[in-house]
Amino acid sequence: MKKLNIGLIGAGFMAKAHSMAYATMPMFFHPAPAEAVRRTICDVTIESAKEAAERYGFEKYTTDWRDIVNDPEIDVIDIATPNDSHAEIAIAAAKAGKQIISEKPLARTTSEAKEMYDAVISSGVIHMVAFNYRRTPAVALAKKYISEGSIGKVLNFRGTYLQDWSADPNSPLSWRFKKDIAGSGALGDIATHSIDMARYLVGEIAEVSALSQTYIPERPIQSSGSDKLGTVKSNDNVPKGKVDVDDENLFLVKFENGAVGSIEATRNAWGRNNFLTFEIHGTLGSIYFDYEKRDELQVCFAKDGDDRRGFKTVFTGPNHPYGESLWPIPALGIGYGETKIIETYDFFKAIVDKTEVSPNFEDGYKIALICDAIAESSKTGLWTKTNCNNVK
Ligand code: SOE
Repeated sequence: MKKLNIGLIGAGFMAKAHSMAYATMPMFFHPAPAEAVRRTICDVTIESAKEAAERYGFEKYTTDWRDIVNDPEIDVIDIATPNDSHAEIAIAAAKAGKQIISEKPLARTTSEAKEMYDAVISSGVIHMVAFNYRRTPAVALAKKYISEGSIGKVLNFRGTYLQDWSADPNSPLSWRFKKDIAGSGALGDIATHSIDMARYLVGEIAEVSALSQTYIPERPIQSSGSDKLGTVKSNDNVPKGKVDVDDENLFLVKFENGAVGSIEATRNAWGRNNFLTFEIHGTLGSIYFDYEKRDELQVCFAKDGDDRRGFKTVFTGPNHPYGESLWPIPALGIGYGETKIIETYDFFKAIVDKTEVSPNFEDGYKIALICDAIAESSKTGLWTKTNCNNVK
């Protein structure tokens, strides 16, 4: 079996998820398109890099990502760092001819995303951006039903991505609240997942009308650690620093195909943990998905008789997308890990077959354009074009 040497840059939550997927993907997808060799991992200090190598099964470690990008033995660069380093690493990796997967959002700004997109196009490498939720089998099943015409012409997409890890004003000021590192707040971090779902399931977004707010303008300064996601509370004596990104976004969308929709995203919705949902209405039926119940897809088909029409639950299993490679009966439990395993499978398959994979840097760049339009519309109060149709 072909082997791909992986250089993983970053050692946090995403490094854990990606390392787990590299190790286990061939156990699910057999024969796998390629086997991952966990070659080198990079983190900020030598101690944390060493620990990450031991924990995630990498042969070598470094504190300088350039060691990995310049290593001729490395085939794949996996970017799992905070958003401010995605562009520099990806552009260097593309120049070095590496295949690239980057965590989301692709970049802090549209211009960074554009440079990254141009770099992978001119070097001809395979590129992917890790909007993993579209690889939940129930979401892929929704795509299948829509493509087959089971719910007719799509009229409406209603999406939410609600979390509560930053609802407490004492949840610390991690990099996710700093514009110079993150680029934006809930918009880039989580609304982009909903935007990815909307584009995947319905089509390109042409225009938006948006409201963005920052409700918690300052937070306790985080003394150490990169990303506590609300699990560490600072007490009132800790000095506070300024939040200069959005907390909440609500926007209406018009799709190029005439469908309309709405998306809400915030990390301050008490009681919502990973409430990534969509409801899609078509001329012949409706589909509802909630990631907190990710084994299930709710479907309603208008053709069902008047006396039995209503939402029913389909539990995903072997008869559904990716299902044969996962678990032998429905409802055994699909998790975040499975989405990353499937993502790795599709990425490796694209590398081996030399084909494109979605979502890729083009999608990441277009999502950045949509985010720009959302930010602009929220300032002006006007419907704003995304200009996605001008790309290419
Ligand atoms: C924090 O909001 C976060 O870790 C996001 O950055 C991820 O993309 C999301 O999937 C889980 O929550």
